Amino acid sequence: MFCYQCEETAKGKGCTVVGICGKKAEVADLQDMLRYLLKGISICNTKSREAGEYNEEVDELIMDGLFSTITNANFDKKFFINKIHQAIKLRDKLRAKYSVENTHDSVTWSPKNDNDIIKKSQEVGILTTKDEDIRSLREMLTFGVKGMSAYYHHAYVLGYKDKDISNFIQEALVATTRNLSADELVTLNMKCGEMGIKTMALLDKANTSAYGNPEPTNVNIGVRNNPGILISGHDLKDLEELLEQTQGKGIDVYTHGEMLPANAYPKFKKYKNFVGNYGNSWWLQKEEFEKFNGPILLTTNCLVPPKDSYKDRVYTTGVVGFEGLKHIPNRKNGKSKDFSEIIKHAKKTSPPEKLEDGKITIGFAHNSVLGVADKIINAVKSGKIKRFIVMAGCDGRHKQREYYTEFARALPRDTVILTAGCAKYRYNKLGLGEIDGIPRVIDAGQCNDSYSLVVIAQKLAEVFGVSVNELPISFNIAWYEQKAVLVLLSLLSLGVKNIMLGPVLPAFVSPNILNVLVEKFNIMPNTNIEDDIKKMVAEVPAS
Ligand code: SF4
Ligand code: SF3
Repeated sequence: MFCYQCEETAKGKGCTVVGICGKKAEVADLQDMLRYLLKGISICNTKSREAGEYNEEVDELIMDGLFSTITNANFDKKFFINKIHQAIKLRDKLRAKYSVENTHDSVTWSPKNDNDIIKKSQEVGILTTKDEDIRSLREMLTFGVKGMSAYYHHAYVLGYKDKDISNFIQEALVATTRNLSADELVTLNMKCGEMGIKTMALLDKANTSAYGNPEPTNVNIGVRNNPGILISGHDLKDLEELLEQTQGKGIDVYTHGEMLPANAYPKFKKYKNFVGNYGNSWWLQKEEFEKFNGPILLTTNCLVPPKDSYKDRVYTTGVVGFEGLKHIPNRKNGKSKDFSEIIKHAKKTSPPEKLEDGKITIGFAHNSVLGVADKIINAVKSGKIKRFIVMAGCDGRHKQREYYTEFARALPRDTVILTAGCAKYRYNKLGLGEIDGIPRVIDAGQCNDSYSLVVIAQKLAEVFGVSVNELPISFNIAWYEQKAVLVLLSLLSLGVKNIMLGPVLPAFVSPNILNVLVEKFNIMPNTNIEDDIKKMVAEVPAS
């Protein structure tokens, strides 16, 4: 195996024996095999794409296939073997239908049995691209479209589809099999960022059309005295169906991790058994799931390999998988998923153990922030808000992420943090106060709601008549997995400069490519709190 797609990769270089995330070598190789075949499918589907045809089977297999390979989504060997068989069947069907002449190995290779697949899977990994810079750019693009597939999946299940997005994902996969120059690959990575904005905008539309615009909300972080179900991940449709099916059953529903922002959607507030958020970000799940006592539903990443003590209470659904965990099958024929097994399970369990008390404030997506735009603009004009610091992105388990807590605590009191994603858990309970009624931590939602932060920044730029780079906004982004890669590419495609990235720079960015990013965008690693704050606060605000 060789995997360097996430921030916690071994020794900052690559996981080669087993993943720091717990992914076994065999599974890592099978994930490489699957994405290899998805490239083959994309090649075989070229004529259909060019003719503007729509092929749902292709789109879904590629979207969900890529999504399943993102960090902490699926650890299940059987899942990947099945998907690989499905991919070969579809590829061969397309190959015959369109009389494909391309002889790339991903188009022509076929196994005789599962052993062949396992053997081949060790030969199609990332390191087959020998040139370090080309590899870097190919992988950046692939990780970008993995993130895109995840966001597209959520819009897709809510009925929002866009051929441009699925076509781009396929074109990007094909591009990684061609002899493209570094310049051409840089251009494609920027295009990936542009499509990232489009995908996040589509998801925003899907979420807000289905569930309303998130509203400023004080979310309960304590517990009640009923048995509960904990739902984690990013999939709002799963949450909706779970809430519907738990009505009147005496069971409470709590969110965990990236599901926290769901508490701000008007449609979910009507459910009396939807009581709040339990716990913190994904990496604390071993302790927190243990104490929850009831069943837990993982709708997307981040799943941490579960402890035996609570393993029987963890259910997966969608693209999430782990050997030995119960899996709730996908929707069929327009019907909801069937959560009755989890509900039955919950009835037999004790109420959750209390972790904390009180409330946290969320729900500042673009609609609510733009609703108080005048207030914010006045606070900027009067000098009460001197600077916004975008601290969106991911959280992770490494100790050096304490930096973000201390950074938030040390920021001058006339600064406001704009956040989205699970990165927020490092500072959303610090009680950083308000400025004229505007919270100092403006939480836009999940990582995909970084789109809201873009809308807010663009609105401020318009009001002040300057570019985003001239606004009193600094970026201190924390990344971990591939959705954050897409968010980063999206910001770069908008021309945002001076982004500070941490806690460490991606291992997949080679030194030469890093130079390009520094030259073009002045990307920089974070260093220490004092110097980083000085650097950000010293930047001249717009007047
Ligand atoms: Fe290693 Fe991250 Fe890949 Fe897991 S996802 S194997 S931790 S690089
Ligand atoms: Fe977090 Fe896994 Fe990235 Fe959606 S839940 S942001 S890490």
